[in-house]
Amino acid sequence: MSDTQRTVGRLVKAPENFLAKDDAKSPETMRRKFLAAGAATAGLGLAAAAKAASNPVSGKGDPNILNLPEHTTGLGMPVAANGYGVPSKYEKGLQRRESPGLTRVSAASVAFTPLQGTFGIITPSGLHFERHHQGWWDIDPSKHRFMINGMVKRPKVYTMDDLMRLPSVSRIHFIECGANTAMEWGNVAVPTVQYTHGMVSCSEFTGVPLSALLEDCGYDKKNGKFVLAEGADGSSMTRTIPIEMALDDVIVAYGMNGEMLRPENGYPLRLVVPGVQGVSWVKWLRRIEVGDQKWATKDEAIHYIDLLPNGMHRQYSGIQEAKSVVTSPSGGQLLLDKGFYNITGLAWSGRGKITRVDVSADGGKNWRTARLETPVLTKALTRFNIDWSWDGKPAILQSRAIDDTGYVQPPVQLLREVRGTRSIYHNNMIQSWRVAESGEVSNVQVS
Ligand SMILES: Nc1nc2c(c(=O)[nH]1)N[C@H]1C(S)=C(S)[C@@H](COP(=O)(O)O)O[C@H]1N2
Ligand SMILES: [Mo]
Repeated sequence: MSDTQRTVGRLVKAPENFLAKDDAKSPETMRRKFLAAGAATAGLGLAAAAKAASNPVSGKGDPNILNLPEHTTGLGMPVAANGYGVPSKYEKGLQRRESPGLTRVSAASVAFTPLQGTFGIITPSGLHFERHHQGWWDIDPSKHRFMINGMVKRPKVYTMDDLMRLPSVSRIHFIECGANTAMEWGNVAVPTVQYTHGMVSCSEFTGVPLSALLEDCGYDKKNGKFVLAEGADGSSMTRTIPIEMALDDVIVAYGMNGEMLRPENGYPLRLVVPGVQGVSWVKWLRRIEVGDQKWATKDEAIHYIDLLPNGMHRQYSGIQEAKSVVTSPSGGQLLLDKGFYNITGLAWSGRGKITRVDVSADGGKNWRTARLETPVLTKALTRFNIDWSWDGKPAILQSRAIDDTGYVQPPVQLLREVRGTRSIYHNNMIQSWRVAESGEVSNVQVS
């Protein structure tokens, strides 16, 4: 979990350079320091903290009163000190993290997005979750090739240059691993929203619509019913996609958030399959084959299937149903005091747009409708916010998403009735966070 995001309401620390070095130990300074820290933790921010330091209650005649911080008096850093900008050193705690013990090797693992510390709907590229079955590669784009073959009149091999000459589109979409929230099927398993829901991210992707490339190759419009997508890594990642979907909004993408894809996310080429679980978003994409039936590859016949209570397996359940989660306050955070809080979170649906998000602070007895922040886009994360005044008593925070098909995100018991408890994938249950009297927030399941 991010250390800088442990408390709700961002703590402003009184900067050390507020105080002249030579009077750092005087009782007066200690008092000012105390006042400054007090003002900051009370949420009054830097302006009030500065006032406290320059106008201490009994600070008459203090020669250091006009000691201004160096950042006000000195010369700052030059431009391009970082040729590629990086976050502030004070934000180091915000990291994507591997869940300890989840997998045996880190090359076949997940690093989760710290949802508790991101704002709006776009996930910063450096915090986008990563999931690899056999490690990631930084592939030389000049050597990378992308082939379309199978039931096409003109099989073709494209270079990156070929692809980047073609008309492009840019679309904002979420990607969610089918295994997001997988650990919570039977009982509460992980402490923070980073680990319960951090296998979802949202970016603007740029590339060529797959439909245009299929046309370019003259795909068989009569018999071509499915396409197979294949990656260039050692995981033999191959997934069947129905042709209607391939022709609809699927993108052969090279761009993410205004620049080339990051290597972890499939540089130089990946498939974007809006609304569908992450595994179909094949990274390091090297081939699309057109065929007339499903391929039943290992990643769709024996993996990424849902074990139902009657012992049957559900296959090809790729679309991510409506889901939401309160990202703050959330598990592992600490409410500093009773009073006002902004409850914020994310909602998404693989079927279209989010139309409503309800929020409960009493474990689902009463619901209020949250504000959806614009833009509300199809198959993209949607940010919601709602005011909340905490009375200092135990509370249970929940959110419930509704999409434009009318689908309502289910409570955990309802989902278990239909799906049992032995599934791995597609857990879109309503998440509950318990706020204790101490202000500590933890992951719970309520019935
Ligand atoms: N070639 C290849 N593509 C892949 C994978 C992989 O291991 N190899 N993992 C898949 C899975 S399971 C997911 S959830 C997404 C994760 O994408 P991300 O790492 O960009 O978040 O990529 C998918 N595409
Ligand atoms: Mo995944």
